[in-house]
Amino acid sequence: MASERTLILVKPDGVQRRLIGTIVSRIESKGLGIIAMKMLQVTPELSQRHYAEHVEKPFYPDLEGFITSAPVVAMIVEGPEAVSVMRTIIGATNGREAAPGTIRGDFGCSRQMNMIHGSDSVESANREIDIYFTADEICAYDAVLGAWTAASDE
Ligand code: D4T
Repeated sequence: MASERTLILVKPDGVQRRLIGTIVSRIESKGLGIIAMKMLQVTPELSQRHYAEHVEKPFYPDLEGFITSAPVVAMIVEGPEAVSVMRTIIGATNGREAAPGTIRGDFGCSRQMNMIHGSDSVESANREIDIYFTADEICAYDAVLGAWTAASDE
């Protein structure tokens, strides 16, 4: 079972609604570890790099306005199959369709204001981690709980 890293953002609505702690708690309770974390203001330039695949889409101007409207909390989350595990606990893009028990399903009713971003593949995660973090901001450490959260042959 591959240990992966994924880029997670608590988006401006999550920060404004004081859901940072709730979201961090969901991640840690699931058994994944946070190895980098910071609050920052996304600029239009940063938004265009992050959402490069969406820049030409009709909804992009609104998306940029939203993601730059208040700070975000950026994290690198690490653990077994962290990319897909995080996508599962985050839920579908539109909070109205996201399953109960997921972060978006439990806390939101919006497609744009969906509280959290999670990378959609290992390749996207590597690209996004490079956008938000420098190497010296990453605090890789020995995850001693690993022996108690999955069997060695999983
Ligand atoms: P992110 O990338 O923010 O984790 O969201 P998703 O991976 O779940 O969804 P996405 O890439 O398709 O969309 C990125 C971002 O744009 C917003 N959005 C999306 C929007 O405002 N209007 C739209 O029509 C779509 C499709 C929501 C998430």
